[in-house]
Amino acid sequence: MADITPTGTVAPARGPCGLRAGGRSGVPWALMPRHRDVGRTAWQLRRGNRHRGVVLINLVTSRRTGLTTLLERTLERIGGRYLVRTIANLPDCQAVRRALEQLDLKPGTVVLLETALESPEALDADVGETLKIVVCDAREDPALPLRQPGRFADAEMLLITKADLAAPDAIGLCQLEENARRACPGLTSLRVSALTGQGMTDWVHWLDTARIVGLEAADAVA
Ligand SMILES: Nc1nc2c(ncn2[C@@H]2O[C@H](COP(=O)(O)OP(=O)(O)O)[C@@H](O)[C@H]2O)c(=O)[nH]1
Ligand SMILES: [Mg+2]
Repeated sequence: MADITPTGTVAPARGPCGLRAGGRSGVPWALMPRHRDVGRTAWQLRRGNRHRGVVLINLVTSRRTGLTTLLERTLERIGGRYLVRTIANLPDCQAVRRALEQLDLKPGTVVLLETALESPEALDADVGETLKIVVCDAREDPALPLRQPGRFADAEMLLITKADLAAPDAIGLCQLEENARRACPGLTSLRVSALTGQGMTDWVHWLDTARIVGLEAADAVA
């Protein structure tokens, strides 16, 4: 996983299943300081969740990307193998912390936070998540990452929903992915359709692995 440099800092490295080093992951290599990880509260929340063995995933989404449907299909596929809780639209770390306190969070729980707020600032905010996923649907303007790079910065994944609606040549999707990687080099992307099931196995596998990596990080800091 991470490499310890001669200066003792943890160097970025590519993690399992494409988890990008230097994102907000609760993994050892994420202990390195990051340019946007300046908020003490965000850092404390991330560290607290890591100690408790809770993996908080922020799904930053535009409106009507089909996220509710996708999460329903996702939970069916996880099928009770581990606990998943969902929360939505919490603008800052304090609100997220309060929401987490209301939940019965056992070690190993994944909390999916849906962030579909209107303002670009809210979509850019570091809310103390373990990792961030940007959700766009297949008809999204490919220039979105150029207009709003902050939304993509520090993300682990670009999740493209409604892939069944993409044009057969999928040029728009390729442009979206390329532009997203300009905003966030090394970003993983997945194309899924809750309707047809396309990409769902890969998506759930990625989620399973991200959870395990997050929990291993919890062991590492325990
Ligand atoms: N073509 C297509 N439509 C979908 C898919 N998933 C959801 N939808 C449709 O998108 C609309 C919004 O779905 P919903 O899950 O409520 O989206 P949300 O508002 O982002 O939570 C509904 O009409 C769904 O039937 C998909 O994979 N493909
Ligand atoms: Mg919804």
